[in-house]
Amino acid sequence: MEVGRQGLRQAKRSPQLVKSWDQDNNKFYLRCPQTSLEIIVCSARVLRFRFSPEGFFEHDFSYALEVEGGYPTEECYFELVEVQDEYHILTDCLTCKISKTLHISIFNKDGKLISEDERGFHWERHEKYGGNIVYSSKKIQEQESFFGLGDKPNVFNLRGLRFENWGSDTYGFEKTSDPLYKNIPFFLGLHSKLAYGIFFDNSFRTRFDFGHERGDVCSFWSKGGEMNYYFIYGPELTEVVESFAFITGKPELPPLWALGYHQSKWSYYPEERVKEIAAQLREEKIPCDAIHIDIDYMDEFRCFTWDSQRFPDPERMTAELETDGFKTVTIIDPGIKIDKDYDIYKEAVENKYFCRRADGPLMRGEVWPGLCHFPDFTDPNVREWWSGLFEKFMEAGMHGIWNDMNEPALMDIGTFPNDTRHDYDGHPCSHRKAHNVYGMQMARATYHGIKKAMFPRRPFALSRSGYAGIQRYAAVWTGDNLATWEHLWMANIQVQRLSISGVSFAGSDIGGFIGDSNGELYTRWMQMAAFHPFCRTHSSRDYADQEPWSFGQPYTEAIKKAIELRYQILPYLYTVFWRHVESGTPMIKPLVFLDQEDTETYYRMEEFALGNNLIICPIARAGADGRYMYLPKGQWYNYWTDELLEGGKEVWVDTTLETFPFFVRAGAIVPQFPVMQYVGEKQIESLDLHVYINESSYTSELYEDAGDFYDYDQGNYRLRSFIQQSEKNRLYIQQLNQGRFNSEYSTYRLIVHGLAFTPAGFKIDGKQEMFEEVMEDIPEVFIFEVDKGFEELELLTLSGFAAD
Ligand code: MIG
Repeated sequence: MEVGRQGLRQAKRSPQLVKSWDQDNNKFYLRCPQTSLEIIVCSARVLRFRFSPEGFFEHDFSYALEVEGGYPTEECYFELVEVQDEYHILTDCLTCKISKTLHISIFNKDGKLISEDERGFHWERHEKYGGNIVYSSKKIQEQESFFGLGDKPNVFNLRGLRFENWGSDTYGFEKTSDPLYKNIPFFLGLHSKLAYGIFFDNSFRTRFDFGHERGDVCSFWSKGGEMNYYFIYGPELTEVVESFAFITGKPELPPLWALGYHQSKWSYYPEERVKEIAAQLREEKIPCDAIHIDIDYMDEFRCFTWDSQRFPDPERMTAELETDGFKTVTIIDPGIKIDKDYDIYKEAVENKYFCRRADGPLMRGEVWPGLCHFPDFTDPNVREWWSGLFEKFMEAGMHGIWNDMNEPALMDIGTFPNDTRHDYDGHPCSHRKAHNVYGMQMARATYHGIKKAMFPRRPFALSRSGYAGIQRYAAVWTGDNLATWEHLWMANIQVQRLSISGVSFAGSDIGGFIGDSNGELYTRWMQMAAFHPFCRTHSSRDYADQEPWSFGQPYTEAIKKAIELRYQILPYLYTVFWRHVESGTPMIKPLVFLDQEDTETYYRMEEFALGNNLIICPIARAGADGRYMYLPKGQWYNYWTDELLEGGKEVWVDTTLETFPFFVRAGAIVPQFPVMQYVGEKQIESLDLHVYINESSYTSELYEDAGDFYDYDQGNYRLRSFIQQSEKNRLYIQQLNQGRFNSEYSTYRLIVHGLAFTPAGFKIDGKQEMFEEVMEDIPEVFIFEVDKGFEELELLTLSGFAAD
């Protein structure tokens, strides 16, 4: 930790003692002669702490929060009691003890210590900039693990490491590179099988140390702003992330097509090239829903313009693509070319929309168009103007916008100079404070702009940078990675880590952005990314083609199968997304999120779950004919072979080029679509429900709506729950229904895996139907069709009927 002379001087000062306390509804103030601590009870399990060395607090404002103008609160019981020399704040879940020296320790209601200050709140004067460097340090508990912090590419468990948040354009980043593009100052701690989280809501450059400097101390600090953090109790890891979403928000449901496969390259141009790619996807029958068009579509890189040679009639092009089932996504960067003949430039200068330096002139930096000025996206007027620019632009028929370079990234000077001024929504400040939220505010303006322009269709926005809360506006990708096996491994870690940091809608450049990929690497990457919420191939103009067919057979076929698999699991994926939107539940769950009781999972990082029912473990090296992986406790079906395995141990899984370790939870019912070339291509006559038999009761969900538009808000959705509870010679499923959406299919095709008896017929809501032939042997997979409207369904043996 950086301790300057001032710090040592401060450290020698004896700690101040609390002289008085007062309360304003759910806020408690503990006042020392100079310093003050504010503790806010946000909910029974979320406490917010603000520490002020001067004794007063700045205006309370944060871009991270879902609730405009304030942190969220939930009605709950709380009170402060004085116990000997301590103050205790009690809720139904927590006891927070505060000593007279403002040391914090937090216990759950069983009296178990969850978190405890080491030195706790402290500060020193910042000699270079003035103001304070604010610190908090906590004791690391026995066997404590740490997770989170957005897309750091390093090992999954953060224990022993140190990180910082300062959004950076990290072309070709490495496993240990830090900082990266995104800034999410949130982590989870897990010890004694109990989890909590800390969200340090400070947009300055923040730093975190998880026992790197001192083995038993976890600390976080920043050279500006407030020591302002939320303590979030679980005890389940998933609950911590859900509460983090309660603070920082959730996205709206994306259009279903956005969960399809996206094909991208820097750059597909001219129009003929775009058409060629689209045509070949259809010809090879490789499903795809979106084509991304990178910077070269613009007229000399001027945002919101088209190069008329390369794209003479964008509106016609996007319409033709749409006829073939492709949505068009175009890139928009923050830099506006300095060009007195460029409308948008002129408008922005006239209206003072660009950022300025402290001494007056417009802030200037070089990007693709040459020298640019940059809109101050932290100014609400600028955001409104930016949003409005999409009205005309989207008339060309795009369905999504991709924001790049919004760390912000400059080619000449890296990023904006620290003295650049920002409005920060009426709290004027320097770039030191605004840097980490700049990209998110750009994505916010973009999202609102395209949403308005496209209404009533749902928008799709993609962003490279972001602060905590970016998920409310955009999907994200992990930036300029490499076409290497190590980067496949890193993408796996990054997407998991983003997911548990509130950002589920994430993916990587499949196959790698930098470097020539190869067939096997691209295949394995696609097999993993088929399960990532955002699934896009993207690669740099400087390297070889990277389309599903680029490496020939046998790879094209294997890649196609992986993409087809994604289209098959779309109804499952959409349901998992809906659950994320509803409850903030992370879509991708690291293994430890599936079973934190099992300490074996704590250092596992390659296996991950999509939702609760599917587990994948990517193949991350060349020439593999299988791999070892850890299966969590419970029973799991091998997706490819239907072999039923007992979890809670490491298993070897055989694979071919077309398969990879992929397991389904016993008891689950997994809906599948037929393979389609794009979302909505085919009418679904009968929905496939893959039933994985298990004897203990298990509930699976299926959420459906129109896949676009907003009328799900008026109840036009369908939520089905399937409760499966089977026995040795009886399959039993109960169905519950909510909402009034009319699914287009009228029947379910039940595909039963793991049957242990020969079925003779079924009973549907008491009505009996016998199969025409009675099988002699137990079928490996048994398929039958029933009306979708049932409440109770039983599949029975002959004697099962007789017993009735
Ligand atoms: O300076 O727009 O991460 O996806 O293809 C490079 C060109 C700018 C960086 C992005 C990448 C994109 C590229 N961009």
